[in-house]
Amino acid sequence: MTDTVLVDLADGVLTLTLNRPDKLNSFNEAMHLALRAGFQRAHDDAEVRAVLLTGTGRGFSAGQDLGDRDPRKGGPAPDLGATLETFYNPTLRLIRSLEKPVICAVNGVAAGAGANIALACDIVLAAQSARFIQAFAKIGLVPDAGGSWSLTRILGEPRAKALALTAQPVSAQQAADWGLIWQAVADDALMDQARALALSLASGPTRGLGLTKRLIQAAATNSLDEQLDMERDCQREAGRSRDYAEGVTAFLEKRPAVFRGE
Ligand code: LHQ
Repeated sequence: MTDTVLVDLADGVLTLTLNRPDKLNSFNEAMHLALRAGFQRAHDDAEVRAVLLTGTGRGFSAGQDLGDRDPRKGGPAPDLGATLETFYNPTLRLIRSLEKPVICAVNGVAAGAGANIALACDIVLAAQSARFIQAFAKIGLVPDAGGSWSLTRILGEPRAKALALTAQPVSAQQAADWGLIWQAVADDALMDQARALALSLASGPTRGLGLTKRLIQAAATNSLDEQLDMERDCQREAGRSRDYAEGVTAFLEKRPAVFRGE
């Protein structure tokens, strides 16, 4: 059986490639479990210092595999809440709680939960030809995989509601212009740029980068006082890292720093 997620660790970058191209990388159970295992490895393996998530073929991911629950087969209505609880939500939590950078290279259409998994990543690059579609309204569902949360936080209510209620596609360029993603990139340059970014982050001061992610994610719900306290605590921890000592030493010695993620 083909691997539903290709996994490759090189130079500190764990590349996870969704791999059901004939179904636009829509999620079946095997792919859910493989993706979750990939992010769990990123948590557990100190060799991993950045993650790059992408897809094979012409799509990034079309969300849940709709063929898995064909209503024409009859039987009781499925418990989609259980699907979220069992499969999507643990993966979303692993991505957000991973204190290492997660780069997403959206190589083509990202629809439904596929779009929202991309939006949960830390830095999102998308091919110019890619589209983001909150496809849920077309099949009577609500945005999931964190989409109602991320769209509203990033875009505000007016755009979040319009996208979710109409399921209108958003081009990569529009997504970048709105700040939904980091950059739209020429199709043939996407993977080179995404890999270069992942490599550069993987050779960075991993602890400091992880703490930075923690701080930025907490800012939306913290008061300024809470955030100042948190910055103090995170800076205290970063200041005890070997990478901090190396960064300052390299600066004083006028040479490039060699960070080891320690
Ligand atoms: C697919 C899919 C797909 C299976 C394309 N499934 N085969 C959570 C909890 C539990 C359950 C429910 O869902 C969720 C979260 C969700 O993600 S709900 C949202 C699910 N996704 C969608 O509704 C998107 C469905 N797909 C589309 O609307 C289109 O395929 C898009 C707009 C993504 C791409 O359109 P095209 O570029 O025209 O490609 P296509 O439609 O021709 O698709 C290519 C093939 O991929 C095709 O198979 P075939 O054998 O005919 O070549 C599609 O059937 C298959 N495919 N999405 N989600």
